[in-house]
Order: sequence, then structure tokens, then C-alpha cells
Amino acid sequence: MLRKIILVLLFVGQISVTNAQQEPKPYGALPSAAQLNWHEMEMYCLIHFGVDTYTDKEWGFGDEDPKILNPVKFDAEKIVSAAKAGGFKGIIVVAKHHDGLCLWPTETTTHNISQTPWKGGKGDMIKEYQLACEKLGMQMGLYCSPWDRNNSAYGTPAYVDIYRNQIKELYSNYGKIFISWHDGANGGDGYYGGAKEVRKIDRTTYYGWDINWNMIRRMQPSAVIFGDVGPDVRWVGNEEGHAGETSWATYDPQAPEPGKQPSNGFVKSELGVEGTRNGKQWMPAECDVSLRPGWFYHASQNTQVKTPEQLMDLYYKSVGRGANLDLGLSPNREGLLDEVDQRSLEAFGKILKTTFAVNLANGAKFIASNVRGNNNAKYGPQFLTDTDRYSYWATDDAVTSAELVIDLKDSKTFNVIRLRENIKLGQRIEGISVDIMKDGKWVELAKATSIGANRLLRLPKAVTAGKLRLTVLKSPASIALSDFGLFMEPIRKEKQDAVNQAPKGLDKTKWKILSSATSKKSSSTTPSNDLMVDLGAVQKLSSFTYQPLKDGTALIDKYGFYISADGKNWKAISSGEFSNIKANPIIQRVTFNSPVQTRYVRFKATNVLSGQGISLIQIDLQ
Ligand code: FUL
Repeated sequence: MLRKIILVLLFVGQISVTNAQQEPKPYGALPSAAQLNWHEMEMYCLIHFGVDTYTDKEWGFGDEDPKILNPVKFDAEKIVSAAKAGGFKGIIVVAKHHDGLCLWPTETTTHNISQTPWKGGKGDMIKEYQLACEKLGMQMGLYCSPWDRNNSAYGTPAYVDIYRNQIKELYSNYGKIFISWHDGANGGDGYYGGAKEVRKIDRTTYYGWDINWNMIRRMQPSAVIFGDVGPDVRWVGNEEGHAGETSWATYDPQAPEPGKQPSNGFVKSELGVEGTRNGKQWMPAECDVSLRPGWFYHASQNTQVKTPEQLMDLYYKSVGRGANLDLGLSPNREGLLDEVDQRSLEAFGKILKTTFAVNLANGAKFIASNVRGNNNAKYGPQFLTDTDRYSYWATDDAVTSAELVIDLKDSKTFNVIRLRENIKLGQRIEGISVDIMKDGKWVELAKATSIGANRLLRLPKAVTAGKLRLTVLKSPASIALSDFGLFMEPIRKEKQDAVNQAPKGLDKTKWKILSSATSKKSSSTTPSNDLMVDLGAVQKLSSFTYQPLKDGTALIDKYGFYISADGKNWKAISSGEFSNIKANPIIQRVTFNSPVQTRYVRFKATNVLSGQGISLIQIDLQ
């Protein structure tokens, strides 16, 4: 009998030991191995170089002569080194942009690098980037635009095969890639082998994405696939470089806006900024933003290169919110980054390195209100300051809110708090707060919602404290926190130099809108998309700018610009497209072929994407 009792006791003891040591069950959608690698990278660059670099455009029409492309000093190693100095872990090369010119010697089209004078037509830019990345220990990704304004077959099923073959070439000849990047643009018109017409496609069905994704997964199993709505990484919905204060790594691309049905199976891209709590798929956000206002190099934007301080700000708003930062780099016509771009990257990299060099919470004493499995050391808070993103402090299954007191022993001064979850177990935490001990009382310092792979709380000013308290307010399952960090970002004053200044325009005080510029229906109050202005005196002009506003005024993507001596007879001097204005509504500048003298100007919207009526504040003349 006694033996039996002992055996039963031993058995029960065994069960409780097993329970105490059991890992928390994963919660919700989980990241794949490729997504984990992507999260760990945090930052990479996106390199735009092509015919647009020479035509000063953002989107080529597809009729560009490849002969214009000759980057005589191109040096992939220098570009990749500049990205590395900025702390970036990889680069994505735009192998083909919407203009269709392939930067590698493809067999799918003659419109490729072999037609350019660069290296006598024997060059291969993608290969050079691959070798540079391998040498410098950087990961490489590729972007091959599905929209192709050069290809005569675009819009027919034959083009989809061409596109697939381009992907096949790229993904079999240039080593392992970390990301397959696909944008969703289709502006309609293009050269299309000389047809010069509008070819709109249904981007949800035309390219046969399911087949493409399967092919890519087979060829590059360790790469994530980026697209407007995934499937692995989603577009954040803006090209300004920021995710939401709350940004979930999970996403439901099919989820309609409250009260609305999705029209074509695609969600509104605005939803990408926050993601979907408890979304069915792990699909974190990528924040793409360029170091310059545009993606391609434009000499007119040389004074608008983002400063290291601006990059830091974007870092907190992207990487600091569990998303990744994809920073655009624009080599110039020689095939190099301008000095100012290199300097900004390097200084940004230095600030980052200095900031995160020392975790001031190292050596602190952590007292958790609960540790999984009856204080099982396997789940103890000592893991919060190691550098392993997946070792973690966990609570019991029933404990979904908890407190962690951090005793720093000595006072420390910091202005950044870092938290990370062990995302191998899913995104769990929904709210936290951090307090400091001041005069014997807890005082709230910061609050946050989503944590996920990485959450940085940048404090408005440095704080000195010896004791802190982290409260996990809400989680649908036990807590699995992997990181608690305190850091001190060096305080720097933003330099108020010429950087980031928009070009200055003429004095507008004497300008008058001509009465005929208002709507043809004179009784109507409809604002006009045809703005005629009397400048008050003859002026010499060499360019104009158009500032898109988010206030409901017309968002124009095609324009005509005219001048007149009498305000009646108009001469067209420029017309064209404001490419990519929807995704990236930055100031647009058009430089005339040669300066003009005029008393009257007219700016006409020939295609409006949304809104109505051009306002005087949007137009400037230089
Ligand atoms: C967009 C494109 O239309 C832009 O030209 C640029 O390449 C950007 C990164 O993606 O969708």
C-alpha cells in the first residue's frame, strides 16, 4: 500500500514538474523563419537607379533610349558600404523599374543593360551588387517592377510569362535574397513598344500572384515576399516612413473598413499603418521612405537630403514600432551616392551605435510579480537584458497582467526605453506602462500598446531614476517578454542649415487669379482645375512647383503649363506627369527647357486623382 502511495505521489510530482517547465503555448499567427530574419534586420536600403536618373523623372514612360545610361564611376561596394555605415543590414536593388529597362543582361527583353554604353554593354549591375553584398556581409533583396511601360506585351497574358521569366533569372543567378519586393503601381499609360496608350489591368488578378508567390517560395525559401498586402510583409500605406503608434504585426488583408466591404479583395492601404489585432496572418509593416524627397536622384533635391536627426526620428517611428525601415538611396548619374547622402547615413549610423551601445538596465535586479512555473528560473526576468531576442521572462498561463520592478541599484540617466516580446510565441501584449520611483512614489513615465518584435519609447527628455516599474496591463495570454532596455540617445540640436528647404518662389503678393479661371459654369461654386494667374508684371521663370495638399484640393498627376502675354492667347510650355504622387505626395518641381518671360501663367490639371480645385498656395514660380 505504502509503495502504491509513494508511486502515486512520484507520478503527481512528475506532472507538476512537467507543467512548471512547459513553455507557453504560442498565441495567434506566428512568424516564419524568413520573417524572423527580416525582423532581426530592422533596416535596409532600397536603391533606385535607372533611366529616370538621367531624365530627372520618378517614373519613366518606357520610351527612354538606353544609351542615356552610363554611370562611369559606378561602384557597388561604395554604395553598399555607405548603407552599412548607416547601420543598415541589407539592400534591395531595383532591378527593373516601371520604365522597363532591366539592369541585368536578361534574355526576356532587349531593353536591358547590354544596350547601354556602360562597360561597353557588358555590365551587370545586379551581379556587382551581389558581390559587394557578399564581401561586406550585407543581405540582398530584389525589386522587379510588375508594371512595365516599355514592354509591348504588357496587359496580355504573354507579359505575365515574361515577368515570371525575369523573376526566374533574377532568383537563380544572383545568390540568396532576403526579400522579394513587389510594388503595386499601375499608372495606365506608357510606351508599350510604341503603342503609346493606356493599359489598365486588374492588379489583383492579372499577374497571377498565387503562382508567382509559389514560384518565389520554391526558388528562394528564405526570402520574405513584400507587397501592398503581403503575403509576408505589408506596405505601411505611406511613403513617409512611419508606422502607427499602435502597429500590430498581424494583419487581415481581407478585413473591410468598419461598415464597408472591400471592393476588390484588397484592403485600403491606410489600414497597413496599424495592422489588425489578432489578424489571421503574421504580416508586419515595412516603412519605405527615401533619403531624398524622390526615389530617384534629382540634382534639384540636393539640399533636401534627410538629416541624421530626421533619420533618427523615422527610426523611432518605424523600427521603434515593430516595423522595418526601408530607406531609399539614389545614386547619381555617375553611379555614386552624393557626399551629402553619404555623410547623413554615416552620422545616423553613429548616433544609432552610440545610443544602443550600453543597456543601462544591465546588472539591474528584476523582481517580477509572477514567474511561470512557480518561479522557474527557466522563465525568469534575468533574460530581459541578454541580447537574445528569444530568451524571455514568462508568467503562468492564468497571469495576463503583471508587474516588474527594476532596481538599477544606482541612479541612471536615460531617454529611450526598449521592450521586445519573444515573437516566436506570437504578438501577445496589448498595453504597458512604465513608472519611475520619485520621492518614494511611482510616477508614470510612458505608456504603449503594441510591443511585438521591438518597441522603443523615446522620452521627451532625459530622466534620472534608480528604480522603475513596468506594468503589463493587458495580454490575452501569458506574458513572454524578451527584452527590457534603457538607453541614452546623445542629445543633438537639429542643424538649421540649408538642408531640407523647399526651393524659394517669387513674391506672390501681386498675383491675381483671373476671373476666367473660375469654373465655366459661372454660377457654380465648383473650384476650378484650371488656374490662370496674372503675375502683375513680366517675370522671368525657369521652373514651377506644385505642392500637393491633403486638404481636399485637387491631387493632380497630369498637368499642362502655359504662358501668355495678354491672358487670352496661351502657349503651352510644359506638360507631363507627377509620377508616384499618390503614394508619395511630395512637392513636385518642373524645370522648363529654357527660361521664359511672361506676365500670365496657367496651370491646368489634365488628370486629377482626387479632390477638386487648385489653390494659389499650391503653385510657386522660380
Ligand atoms: C512605388 C513606385 O511607384 C515608386 O516609383 C518607388 O519605386 C516606390 C518604392 O514604390 O510603388
